[in-house]
Amino acid sequence: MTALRLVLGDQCSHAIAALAGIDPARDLVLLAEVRSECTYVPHHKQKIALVLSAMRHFAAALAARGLRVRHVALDDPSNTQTLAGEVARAARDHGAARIICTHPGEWRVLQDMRGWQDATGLPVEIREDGRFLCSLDRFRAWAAGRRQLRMEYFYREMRRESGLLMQGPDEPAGGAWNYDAENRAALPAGTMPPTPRRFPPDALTQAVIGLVEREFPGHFGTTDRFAWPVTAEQARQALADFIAHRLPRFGDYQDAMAEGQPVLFHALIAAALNCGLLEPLEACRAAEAAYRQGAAPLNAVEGFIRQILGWREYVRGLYWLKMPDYRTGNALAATRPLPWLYWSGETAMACMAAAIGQTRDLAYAHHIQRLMVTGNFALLAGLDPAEVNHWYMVVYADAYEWVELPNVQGMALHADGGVMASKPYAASGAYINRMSDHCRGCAYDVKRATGPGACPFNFLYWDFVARHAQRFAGNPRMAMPLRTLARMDQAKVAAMRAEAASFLSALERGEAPAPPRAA
Ligand code: FAD
Ligand code: DLZ
Ligand code: SF4
Repeated sequence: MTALRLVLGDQCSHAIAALAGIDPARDLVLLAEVRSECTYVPHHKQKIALVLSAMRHFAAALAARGLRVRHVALDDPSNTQTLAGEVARAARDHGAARIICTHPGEWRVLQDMRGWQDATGLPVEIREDGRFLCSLDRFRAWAAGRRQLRMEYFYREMRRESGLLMQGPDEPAGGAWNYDAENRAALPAGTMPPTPRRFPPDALTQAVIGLVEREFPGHFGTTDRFAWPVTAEQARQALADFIAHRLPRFGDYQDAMAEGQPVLFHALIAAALNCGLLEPLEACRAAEAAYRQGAAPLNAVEGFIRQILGWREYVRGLYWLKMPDYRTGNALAATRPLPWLYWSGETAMACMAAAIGQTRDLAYAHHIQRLMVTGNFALLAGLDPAEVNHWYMVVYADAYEWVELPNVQGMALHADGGVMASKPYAASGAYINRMSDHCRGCAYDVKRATGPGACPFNFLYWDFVARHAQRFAGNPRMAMPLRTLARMDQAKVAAMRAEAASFLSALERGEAPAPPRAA
């Protein structure tokens, strides 16, 4: 009895649940490159190239294990170009008696999969995705009955359960659960972070890049600097490179930004983790081993493990707990269209130009750029969450809705009304100036909030606080900015709000000319 075992493009792992218990003589593994998955949002060209290349390398690795593999290429003339179509076609061609899948990463795909039984007349088994450390039931049980779903408490349970960075059943290594306060240094001038290991495209990836350029010429981004790991072996090398060269200073400079330094001390592994080339537990264990060997300090290792064991698992749990309604939340009633500069990168705001420019070239920006630059701007400017989510889904090589949506809706935009974060991550230019060197070379003046050359983050920030003063009046974490606003000279507040209004309407018209620096 042949089972058709589907492996999606973000499930390129030998340990994926759909392959467990496979009968090599009878079963068939299906990997299908389909246009519908490349265009449901017009992904960055590097993301499509990465996923298709990973699928092709993985198909070859499965065949080398002696498994029967059906890999359908994007330009195969008989390709129906949808997952449902390819599953039905493969089931028919090979006389499959049942279909086995792994739980997908996106709600829309799960809905689609749930229709395959009726469409094919075959039983469809959807197995839990065991790559995550917290099952969806486990997360639901944790969330049940809680008024607030704070990541920190979830993270502590995950630490206890996994035993990672513990020095006894209930005692965290070093005596504290969280060293976040030690993760906020700016990069000292002249620091040169190590260059991350690159994986130049092999012949197979080059062919895929050619295909992507032919099939999706209008998609955002460039492929010239493609250097992503596309096999599990390369992903392991990328992790090892991070652990040896960047992890020791990951903690100190986790929140830093610097002109011309797109990666700093970050791991650059989310794209590999999210498409199955790297296991999260392996990454956490490698970091923990570096700490135990004295090769990396606790603030770095705890910070890194918190991102994976804490944030990554937490956002995934939250996504599946709250979908489909989570997607349409707009608690701050933000309706402004996404300005064109998010696509062109053409702006005199040096911090925004840097974040968007590297996003176009590398399909990557690090967390603080995503949260405190492009995300913060979208929050302050009141950009429509649906348009902002679309942008984040399009532009990053690691973007999948299960992780993108909570980060954008919950963390960056506060569009979920505070499910994820107790206060909005809103900040003025002072924050960006403290954490980066962008302001030094910017056409705007970070010290000014009104008048010629005033930094847009400043007047937009106070406009945001004033706009939502009533909503946040009862929020103790917003008390300080609200108090400061109340004490401000009201003429200055009015001037900043007028500046914000004219800046935003110029932006809507596609104008936001570089202002001269104030004298
Ligand atoms: P590092 O900073 O080195 O962190 C290590 C790992 O921790 C990452 O690889 C990632 O797997 C995990 N991680 C860190 N922060 C988070 C987080 N907040 N949520 C989930 N996992 C986290 N991450 C994605 O994987 N895909 C997305 O589409 C995505 N969109 C984001 C959108 C916004 C607005 C924000 C604020 C964050 C987003 N993140 C997303 C989270 C985070 O920014 C990226 O995981 C990280 O920048 C990837 O780079 P890195 O591998 O160098 O991560
Ligand atoms: C991202 C992606 C792309 C670009 N292409 C494919 C594809 O051709 N075939 C496939 O099986 N998966 C692809 N993926 C990954 C899917 O979009 C992903 O599995 C869903 O979004 C669910 O997480
Ligand atoms: Fe960004 Fe304002 Fe600094 Fe310019 S001055 S880099 S716009 S924060």
